Amino acid sequence: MFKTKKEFKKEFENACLVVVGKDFEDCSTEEKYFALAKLISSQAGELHEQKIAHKKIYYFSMEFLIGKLLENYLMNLGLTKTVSEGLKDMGESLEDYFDIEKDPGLGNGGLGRLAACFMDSLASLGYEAQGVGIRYRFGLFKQRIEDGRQVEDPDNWLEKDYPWEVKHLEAAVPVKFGGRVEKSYDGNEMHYQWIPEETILAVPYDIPMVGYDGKQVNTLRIWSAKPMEEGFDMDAFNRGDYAHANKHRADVQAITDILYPNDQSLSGRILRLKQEYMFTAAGIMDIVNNFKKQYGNHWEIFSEKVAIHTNDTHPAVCAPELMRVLMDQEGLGWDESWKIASASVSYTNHTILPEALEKWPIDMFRNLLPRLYDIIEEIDRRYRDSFHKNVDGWQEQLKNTAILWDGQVHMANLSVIVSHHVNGVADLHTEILKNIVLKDFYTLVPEKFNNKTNGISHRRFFAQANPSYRKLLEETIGKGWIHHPEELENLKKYEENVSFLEKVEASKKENKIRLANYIKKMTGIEVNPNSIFDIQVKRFHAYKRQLLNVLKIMDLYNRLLADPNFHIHPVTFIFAGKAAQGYTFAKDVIRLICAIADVINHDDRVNRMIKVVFIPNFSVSNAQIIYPAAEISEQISTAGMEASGTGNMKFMMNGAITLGTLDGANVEITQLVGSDNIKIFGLKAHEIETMRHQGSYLAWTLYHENQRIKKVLDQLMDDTYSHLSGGFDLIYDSLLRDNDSFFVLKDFESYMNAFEELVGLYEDKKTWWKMSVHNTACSGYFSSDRTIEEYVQEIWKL
Ligand code: Z2T
Repeated sequence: MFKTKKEFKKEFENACLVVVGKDFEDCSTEEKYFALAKLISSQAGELHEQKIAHKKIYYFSMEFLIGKLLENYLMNLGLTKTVSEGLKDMGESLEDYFDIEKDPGLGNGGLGRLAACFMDSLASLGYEAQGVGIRYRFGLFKQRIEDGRQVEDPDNWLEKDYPWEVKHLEAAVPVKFGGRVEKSYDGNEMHYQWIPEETILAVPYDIPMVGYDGKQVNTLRIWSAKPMEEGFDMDAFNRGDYAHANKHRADVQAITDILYPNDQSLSGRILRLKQEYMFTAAGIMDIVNNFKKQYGNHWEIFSEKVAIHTNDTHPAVCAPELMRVLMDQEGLGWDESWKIASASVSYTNHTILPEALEKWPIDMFRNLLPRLYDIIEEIDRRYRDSFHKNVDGWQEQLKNTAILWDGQVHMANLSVIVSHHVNGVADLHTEILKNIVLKDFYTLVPEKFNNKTNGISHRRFFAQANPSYRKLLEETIGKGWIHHPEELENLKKYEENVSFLEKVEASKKENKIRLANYIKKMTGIEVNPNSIFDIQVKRFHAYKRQLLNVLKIMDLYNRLLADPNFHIHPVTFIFAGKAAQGYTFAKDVIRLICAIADVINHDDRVNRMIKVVFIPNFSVSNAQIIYPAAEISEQISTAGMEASGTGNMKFMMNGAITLGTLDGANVEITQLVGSDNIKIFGLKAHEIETMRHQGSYLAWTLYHENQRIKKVLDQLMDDTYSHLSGGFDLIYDSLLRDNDSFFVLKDFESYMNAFEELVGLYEDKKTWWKMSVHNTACSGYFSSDRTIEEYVQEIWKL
């Protein structure tokens, strides 16, 4: 491992030769980046020592949004200075290398990024862990804006090789699909043999997960589908029928070709079920193989050595698959297999949206996974048998908790039944699970339920993304907070210190200028770094209510034009986020943002006051530029619908003030900072619940009674904003004809007032920057180190 600049230069030149096969001088910048990444990854590998005696956590997730790695790993290994100065000597710039790195989009949003933050914290805290996921050939689409609309381009991230991954053909495992199950009786017990219609090969690729200080290096193992040699149609090949011979290959590879781009809605496609089973079965086989290598057939200690976590229901077949392997391959009985599986597996729920709760038609499931289906049917049968049929309303309870019901396999119910622990991702979310969504389970097995409020990697999203603030902190409260994020509390002592507050303001300004430059580069729009940066970045979804934010801007614009006495501090409204290709409403909201931006940004009468920007292609890498520049964090979902949110935490840590509803983790943010340091508005979750129940809300009434609402809604239908890409009837209809399912108009007035009060506070610098510092000071709780420590102590027992 190199320590000095000199050693680095020597090793780097050597890496160019070994990795690229050229002298340093002859390598392109891209080739040099590639050699450097390989060098750092081998350095990380050297640090890795296999521990034997510990319990290991396997985190199964269909998505891992890891972001770029080079800058993060240099920081974690303490090599940033050595490498950047070494490169400078060689006439190179490390920043150029950072730019070249691809940001793998192997996830949709919060759920996938949470998995990546957990990998960071697990390694940084020194726990043995492996991430288990899918190596999608194409990540989430890249987003462009063309004529004011979202356009999707494929994300060909593997086009030029990905230097951080290492393929492990020797660890490939077969995965079966289709066919039938043969039963035989040997005079003693039944034997089951799955005769598949098709067997494919799952090939793992390992990416190192480097912890802070390089103490622990774990792996993220992502699986890719490939045909078995014998699966290749030799007959067709010999006949010269290459199209036919290749078709099989293409069909198999298709399994890991694409990431489904819908967050929180289902495709119902068989290919998705194949993806889910492929990575789950491969991961389980891998665990069993490794366990046998270390402990032979001491199955009785399996759950003391292995914890298996399922990130949502996507890997819900983990437990039945483990039982299948234990019974059919290792010869264990049902009871023993059940005991082992259910003592190992735990489950996190991430949403209460009914359209995201996975269900598979029984026929489809049984045809694709016949042996798994048998096992699930037996789990369901035993569950029904064990049911207490003497309590009132047991039929209703059974209907709500059974795995097989109405011709469908209910994956959430399967997950709860096979798991030793079930958790939600913020206090309010867990309460809603216990009292509404999974109410009957909570009555039956309350001890299974617990809350684990989400967290974020404070190293990536604060220390790395906000270097000016990091430096300022190191000068004032030291460096302890990198290991112990709760030490950010020490900042509270500086909340009244005017010269410190001025430095915080200056750091924010620097970050705003950095973002302004990025905006100029990506959109051509010039924004004023002295305006307030009001930012909403997240996936586009009706319940997240970007529309409420847009109506706010339309209303402000109307009033600025109509009333010469109406003044506010200048504000730049910034949006970013992707909409699923098929989600017309969400795409229309993006179209509306682009349309109002085009009108407002070209209107000289208001331009010194307001501007609107849509930043294309929101991703982990540009998120790291966006969060640190924010002053107002928009967290305005319909109360009860955002399970947690994690963007809210990233903004808060970077000193933005939250403008939000009492939803998800905003509730905990409020408790931590106190109501003077956050702006809360709108209906509460229970009020929404009651109004929905009673059907007492009528959107039309608000339209007729509130002139400002009427005006902005009418503008959706006239030619105010339709010049760029057409009208907005769909949005208008959702608010009025469909009676505003997400209570946008109902919360409008309270939102406007909250916004104006908050912006009013900006005039008093001391108040504002004191609030800002207070938010950062209280944000240590939201480090994923805290979250992981809770999972470790209370669920995984590592
Ligand atoms: C997702 O990002 C989330 C939930 C999902 O439910 C699916 C996806 Cl892709 C199946 C998000 C939640 O919306 C968000 O509130 C939460 O903070 C995040 O998961 C991590 O728990």
